[in-house]
Amino acid sequence: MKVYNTNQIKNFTLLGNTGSGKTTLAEAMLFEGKVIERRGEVENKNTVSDYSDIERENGSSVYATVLYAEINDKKLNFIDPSGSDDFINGVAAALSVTDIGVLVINAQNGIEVGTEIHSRYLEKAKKGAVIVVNQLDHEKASFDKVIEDATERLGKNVTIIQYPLNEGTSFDSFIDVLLMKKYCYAGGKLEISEVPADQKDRAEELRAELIEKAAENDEGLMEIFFDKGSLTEDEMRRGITVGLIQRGIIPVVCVSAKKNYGVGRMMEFFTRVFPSPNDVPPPVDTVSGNPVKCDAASPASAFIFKSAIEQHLGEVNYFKVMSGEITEGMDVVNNKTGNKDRISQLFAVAGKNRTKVPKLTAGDIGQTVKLKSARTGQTLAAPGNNVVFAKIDFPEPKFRTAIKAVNESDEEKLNEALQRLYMEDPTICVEYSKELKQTIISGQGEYHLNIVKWHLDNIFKIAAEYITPKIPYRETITRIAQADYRHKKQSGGAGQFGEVHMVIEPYAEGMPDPAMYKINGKEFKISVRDKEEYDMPWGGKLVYYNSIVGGSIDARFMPAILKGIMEKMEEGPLTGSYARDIRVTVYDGKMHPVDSNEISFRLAGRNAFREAFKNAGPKIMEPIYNVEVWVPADRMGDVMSDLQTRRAVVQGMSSEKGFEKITARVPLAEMNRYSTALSSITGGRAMYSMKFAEYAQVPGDIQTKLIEVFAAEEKDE
Ligand SMILES: Nc1nc2c(ncn2[C@@H]2O[C@H](COP(=O)(O)OP(=O)(O)OP(=O)(O)O)[C@@H](O)[C@H]2O)c(=O)[nH]1
Ligand SMILES: [Mg+2]
Repeated sequence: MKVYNTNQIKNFTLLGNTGSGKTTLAEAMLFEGKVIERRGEVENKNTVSDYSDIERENGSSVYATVLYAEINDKKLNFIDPSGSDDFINGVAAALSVTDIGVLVINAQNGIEVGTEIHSRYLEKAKKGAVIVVNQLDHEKASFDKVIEDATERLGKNVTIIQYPLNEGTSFDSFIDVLLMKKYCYAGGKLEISEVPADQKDRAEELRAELIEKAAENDEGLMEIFFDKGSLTEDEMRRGITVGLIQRGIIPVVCVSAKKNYGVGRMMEFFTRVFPSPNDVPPPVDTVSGNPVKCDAASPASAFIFKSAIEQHLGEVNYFKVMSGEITEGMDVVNNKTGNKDRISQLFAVAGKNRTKVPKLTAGDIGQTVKLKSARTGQTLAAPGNNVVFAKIDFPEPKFRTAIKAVNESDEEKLNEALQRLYMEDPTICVEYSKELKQTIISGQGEYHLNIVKWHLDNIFKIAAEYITPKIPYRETITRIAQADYRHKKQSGGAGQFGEVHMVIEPYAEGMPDPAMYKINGKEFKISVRDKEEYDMPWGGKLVYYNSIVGGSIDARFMPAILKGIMEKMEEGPLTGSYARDIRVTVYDGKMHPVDSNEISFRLAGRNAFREAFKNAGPKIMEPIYNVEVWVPADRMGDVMSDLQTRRAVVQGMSSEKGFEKITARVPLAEMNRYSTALSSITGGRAMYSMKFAEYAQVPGDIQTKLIEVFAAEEKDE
C-alpha cells in the first residue's frame, strides 16, 4: 500500500441504530475500495467488520472495527461500531479520531433511538454529520419520512444530495442533484444518465436548495452566489466541506448497502467533500494547552484510541497519527507512563485483514503490535515531544451488578480476566468494595455485561456468576446525644482504665463551634481547646473537639479516643455501613495513674461513641442518583408509572428533539436492572443516563427492614 499524504486521508465513523446497516455498508465500501473481492453478509457471518466470534454468534457488531478503503487516490479510514447503547464505548473512541459521523438510517424506521444517541455524541464532539438513507430496497422504505424526521431532530441543515426514484422492493435508481444525473443500478449494472423530464422540476428545486445551503457557510461563496445566482459543482463541494466542518450542513445520500446500490457514488462524494484531518480544528495538547496541528513536518505524536487482544497476535493498539510521521522501527515515548517503546511493525487494517505499511503520516489511522504497556487514551510521541492528548470522554456506567467466581479458587483468575477485558473496553468498571465485600462490575447495560460473561465462559474458561449487588448505605445521626463510658479491666496482669464523656451531634457545613449543650435538661459548658476536621474516605465528615478542662484526660490520650471513634464510624451500629457527618466533643473523663493507656482510651472512645450514636436518632442514608430518561411521547405514561414504583422524585419534564425528557432523583437501590426494564417498557425506544447525586435518608419502613436484614446476617455469621 502506498503512503498517503494528510490531504488524501478522510476519517469518519459509521453511526446509527443497531440494524440500520452499518456493517453491511462497510462491507460494500471495502468491496468498492478493492480491499475484498466478494461481499460477505451479516447473516452469513462472513463480513470483514463483524469478524470476532461473539459478533458472528450474535449477528451484530460488538466492537468498533477499524477499516479502510482506497478510492480516487484517497484513503478512507472508517470505523464501524455497534449501534447498541451498551457498546457506546466504541462510538466515543471512534469519534475521538475521526472528523465526520456518517449516520446510517434505516429507511423503514426513520430516526431511531440509536440514531438519536449517536447524533447527541456527534453534537457533543462538534463533528460534522452526513445522513445515509439505507435499506431503500425495503418494502416499507420511506425517504420522505426519513427527511421529515431528520429535519425535525437535526434541524434545517439537513440537505438532500440524492433522492430515490423508486423506493421499495424495486429500488434501483436515484437522482443526484449535485451532479444533476440519474443513477440507475438495474440488473446490478450502473448506468448514469440525464435527469428524466418528469424529475427536472424537483431536481432543480432541490439543487437550488443545496446551492443556497452550500453558499451559506462561506462568505466568499455567498458573494459568488449573490453575483451569479448559482455555484459551480466545485464551489458547491467547497461549501459542503466548510459546512461539514462547521456543522452547517447535513448532506443526505441514498443507498441500498445490501445490494451495493449507490455505495460507490457515496464514497466518491465522501472523498470529494469530507475534510481531511488537517482541515478541521486541531485537538489541544493538554500539557501546554496549545493546539497540535495535524502536520506531517512536525515532531511525531500518536493517540491510541483502541487496545485489543487479538488471537495469535496478543495485544494490539490502534492509533491515529496526530502530527509528524510514525515509521516502522521508530522509538517513541509513552507520554502518560514515561515508558520508552518501539514501533516494531505498522499496519493498515480492515477488520482482521492487515496490510503492512512502512509509514503512516499525520492524520492517518493504523495499528501496531507489541508495544510494552500502551493503553487506550494514551499518547505516544517522538522522544522530546511532550504532547499529551485529552483522554476519551467515556460515559458513566449505568448498570451495576456484583460478580463472583463459582469456585472460590478462581477468584484471582477472574480478577485478571476482568482487568484484561477492561483494557479492551474501558467502560467496564470493576472494583472490589471492601465495604460491601463484593466485586462490583458496572457497565452500560445488561447486554454489555452479558458479553463480559460470554468472554469469561468462552475465552477465559472461568465459571463466574452475577449476584445482586449490595448498596453502599451510610449511617448518620439526627440529634444530639451524650454518653459516658468507663473501660476498666483489673483482673490478672496489667490493668486497663479509661473513661470518656462525649457529646455527639449531626454535622452540617458552616456550623459554629459549640459553647454549650443542653441535653435532657442538663447543661454542658464547652470550651474548645482543639478542633480536628476529617474528610471521611467514603464521603462526609467527622469533626473532633477536644474540650477537656482541668486535665481530666491527658492530651496524649486524645488520638487514641479519636481512633476508637473512627473504628466505629467504619462500621456503623445500625447496618455495619460507614457513618458520616458527625461532630464529637470530648469534654470530660477520668484517668488512672497506673492503669490508663492508649488501648483503654481507644476502647472507651469507641464504646462511648457507640452508646451516644444509638441515642442520637441514627438514620440510614442511601445513594441517590440523578437520572435522565428520554422517551418517545407515546410511552411517557408507562415510563413515569414505572419510575414511581422506584421511589423516584421527578424533578422535571421537557420536550427535546422529539423525545420527552424526564429528570428524576432515584435511589440506587431502585435502579437495579433499570436498563432492561426501560427497554422492555418502550420496546427499546428509550435511553437514559445516571449520575451519583447525594446521600439521603431512607424512609422509615425501609430503615426498619434494612436493620432487620442486617441483624439476621449478623446472626448467621
Ligand atoms: N434489505 C436490506 N437489508 C439490509 C440493508 N442493509 C443492511 N441490511 C440488513 O439489515 C441487518 C442489519 O445489518 P447490519 O449491517 O448488521 O446493521 P448494523 O448497523 O451494523 O447493526 P449493529 O452492528 O447491530 O449496530 C442485516 O440483516 C442486513 O443484511 C439494505 O440496504 N437492504
Ligand atoms: Mg454492525
